[in-house]
Amino acid sequence: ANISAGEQKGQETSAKRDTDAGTTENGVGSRTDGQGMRNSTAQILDIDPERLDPRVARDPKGYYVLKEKYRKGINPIEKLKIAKDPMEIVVENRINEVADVNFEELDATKEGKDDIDTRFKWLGLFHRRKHQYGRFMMRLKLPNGVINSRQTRFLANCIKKYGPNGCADVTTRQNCQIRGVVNEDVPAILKGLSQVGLTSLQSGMDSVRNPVGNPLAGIDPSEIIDTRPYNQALSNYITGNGTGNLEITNLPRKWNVAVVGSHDLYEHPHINDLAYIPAMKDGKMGFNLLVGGFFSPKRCEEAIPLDAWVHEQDVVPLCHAVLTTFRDLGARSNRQKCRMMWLIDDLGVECFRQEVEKRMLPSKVLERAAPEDLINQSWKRRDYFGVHPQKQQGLSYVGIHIPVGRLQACDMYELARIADEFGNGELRLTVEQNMIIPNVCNERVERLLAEPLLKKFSPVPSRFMSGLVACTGNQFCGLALIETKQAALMLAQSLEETIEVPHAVRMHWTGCPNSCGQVQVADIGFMGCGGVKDENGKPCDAVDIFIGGGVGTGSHLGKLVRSAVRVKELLPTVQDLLIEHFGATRKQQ
Ligand code: SRM
Ligand code: SF4
Repeated sequence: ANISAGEQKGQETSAKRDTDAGTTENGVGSRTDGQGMRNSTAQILDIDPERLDPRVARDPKGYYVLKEKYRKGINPIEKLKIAKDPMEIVVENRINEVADVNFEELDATKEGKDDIDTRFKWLGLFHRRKHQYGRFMMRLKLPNGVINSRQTRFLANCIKKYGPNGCADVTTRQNCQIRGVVNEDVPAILKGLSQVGLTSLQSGMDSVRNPVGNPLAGIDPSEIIDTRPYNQALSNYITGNGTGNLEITNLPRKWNVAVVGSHDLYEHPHINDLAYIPAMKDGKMGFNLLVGGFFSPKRCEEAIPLDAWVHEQDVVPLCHAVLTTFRDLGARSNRQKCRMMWLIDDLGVECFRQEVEKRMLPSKVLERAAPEDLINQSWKRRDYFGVHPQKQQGLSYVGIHIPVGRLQACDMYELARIADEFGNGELRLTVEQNMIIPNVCNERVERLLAEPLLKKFSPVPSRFMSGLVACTGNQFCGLALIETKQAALMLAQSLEETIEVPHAVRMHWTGCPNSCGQVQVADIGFMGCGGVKDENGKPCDAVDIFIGGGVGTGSHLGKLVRSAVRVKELLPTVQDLLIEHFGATRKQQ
């Protein structure tokens, strides 16, 4: 059974944590300062020093391995990491060797199967055993969601080769995934990626995910700070400049990071394990820090203040300090209890903070949070679709809608051409699975809007399409309980035909409780659930419905309002919810 975010919140949290990220009186500057946290010195004294002993040690080759004494009760993924570090394949340059082996042969041994299904994910290669046997999805790193035309063409070339088996997706971490990849092509693709300045390393399993930033970084007249250099620096650190960073390959679980650059909070800081919130301290630019935000099937939490501030030059050292605290001390037993918030609960936020401070290099100093951050709490989140003036005079950016993030090779060639012809060759991806074409000369905007591709990828999407997000679902994902992307599009279309809404309604679909499609931040969220039958007693697709998730300032997680609604009977239920909660009316038929 699924537990709603509302029910989950607080259920599993420890008494060691007491947070308040409230708003200041004047509405400008939120409280990421940690005020409201109890003085926890007594709690720190309570911690058994043995608990602060790092669980991993560096071996002679540089891999971090779980110490013998901490191996009792560990989960199967930990065992697999002990048997062979997943990064060996890259670091010891065994890619060609692996690619030369016949796939079925590789799959016939335990080691080979573990490589294919699990270890390869550290390389960004996800075997689609259930729905596309023998083919991989390849997840990239696109720091801050920035991609250029050359890179886009390279990715298009990769998937074109696979015909109907190949396509690409814009993901909910403003990233790109390509599909259809076969084993023997991996070395050439990895080489090609590096030639165009891309990498797929450390993007899956117990690795750091794509660092998210403001999709309007550097072009938005109202931005607070350009997040691109910070996310690029983070990505360089995380992937060891595309060669692998062994310091952080053996984390207890996945880990998400975002750097906020706009009042709109397009970056979703509250659902990241670490979020940098711009804040001035003593006249210096830097960031207050939030930690521990995450979603999982059993528990969802919003990030809490760490009561810490770092100078902008210390963004990477801080990330290293947090990650190595997590690596050294995080739990490695039940996979449902390994995300970083569980560690924060276990230690208490003050002790966790102290451990982070110990790992700040070279200073071993972590300043307390700035009293206020720079986020304007009364800011109304803006829409990025359509044409908007940039901070650079004479230039505009154009936000376009990519229905549920799905791209074909031909779309990508066109996007690359358009980016070159009308802009500076750059494209920006967003966490809503859309795109922005930046740096378009104002005089050329009309011609850009007349491009045939913009009929498919509209700059003026309808109120039900504009906020539509859908995870991969059972077309490719082996964990999916339902089909998502088609169902999302069909429902949005049916609603358009039958319902009038006064403003856009953000609908998110996710194929299972892992919530890759982030239903808890949606106005209306649909989460695939199992065990439901149709009128003939046959299993059928069904969803749990969440409503009321918020993004931007005052963000909060949505609540479960309906359970196990059959997808084919969804329309009337959603129509009623729209009328009841979103001011909708029925269209005259
Ligand atoms: Fe996710 C696992 C797809 C964002 C929570 N996610 C998976 C896998 C890799 C499962 C698998 O091996 O098949 C999915 C791959 C399917 C495929 O073929 O594409 C998958 N996740 C996605 C993407 C592609 C959804 C999308 O359509 O956009 C997103 C890729 C982002 C990226 O570029 O890295 C994606 N996943 C997320 C998010 C959203 C976010 O980061 O803001 C979440 C919830 C937030 C979080 O993690 O705190 C998310 N994915 C999960 C989880 C549950 C994690 C947990 O702690 O329990 C899993 C399963 C797991 O890790 O055990 C998972
Ligand atoms: Fe797959 Fe579930 Fe994530 Fe959707 S939410 S991509 S179905 S793991």
